[in-house]
Amino acid sequence: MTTFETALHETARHIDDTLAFLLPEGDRDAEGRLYEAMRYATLAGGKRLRPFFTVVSASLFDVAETRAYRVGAAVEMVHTYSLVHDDLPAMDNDELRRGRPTCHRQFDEATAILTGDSLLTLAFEILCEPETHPDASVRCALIDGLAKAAGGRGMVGGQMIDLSAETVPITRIEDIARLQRLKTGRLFDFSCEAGAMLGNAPDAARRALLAYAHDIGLAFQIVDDLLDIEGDEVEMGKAVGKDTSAGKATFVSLLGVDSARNKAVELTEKAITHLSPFGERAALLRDAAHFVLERRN
Ligand code: GRG
Repeated sequence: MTTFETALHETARHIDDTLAFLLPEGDRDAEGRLYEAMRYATLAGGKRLRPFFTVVSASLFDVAETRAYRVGAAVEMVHTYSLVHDDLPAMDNDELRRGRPTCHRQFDEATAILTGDSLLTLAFEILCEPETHPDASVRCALIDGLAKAAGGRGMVGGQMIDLSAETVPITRIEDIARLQRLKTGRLFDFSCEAGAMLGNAPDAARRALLAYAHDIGLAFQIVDDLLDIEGDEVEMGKAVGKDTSAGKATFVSLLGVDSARNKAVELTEKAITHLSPFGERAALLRDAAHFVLERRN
């Protein structure tokens, strides 16, 4: 394994342990079933890319690892809630996620809705706790940042634009870029910026990380669109070809495969230039940018 692969693997292991600790197994009552579904959705693999960005960004400012793991786990809960709700019949109606039946297929629709709801709220409960950071103003900044990234002017807003595009199709690349900035990009922004928040980093460092996250988020989404066409269902652990069959506008449908890939390469290179203030300490973030570009799932 390369240094990067080892670091990603190790971070994923710590995040899994943190998530398992924060999501204790329930009793055999109705509430216990909810926790079973939350554990099912959350502890089902996944690349743990967003927590990795938080942990590695935090390491630039010598933040205690346990704090970064808690924030990474909170981000992963919000991400998982979005996947659980996105898979519902009212949205994408998917049967497979992370190589397993989607939450509503494994449990039932109402349980899947409640699973997403409780993962979202638990994420904020974790950020509120002093174990996440002893300084209440840092905890407030984290709560504010995650709320804005996940809410109506962030991920949920992006999802709404995406749903509206089913009736009024998007035709302009700048509109797709805006949709994806909100739907996928804002959570990447927060994942990177959270490390700087935890470390009380200077503004310039925070801006550099945000600029990096901005370009990585878009590159990630372009690659996601390419994988929807070129990816393999087993490797991806979810259905592919859905955007094409739904006639959805994506970076690939608007730019074509080659230009979309070139754009992703360009964004990756640009993302890396934003890391120059951190020198060698940002080596893992540079590798992460290449991983986002070359990933197969
Ligand atoms: C329903 C509130 C709500 C929001 C849905 C993010 C989102 C908005 C939906 C997810 C659907 C989707 C496939 C979006 C494209 C980008 C994306 C988030 C892909 C999945 O992220 P990965 O590849 O997944 O990091 P893993 O499983 O590795 O965590």
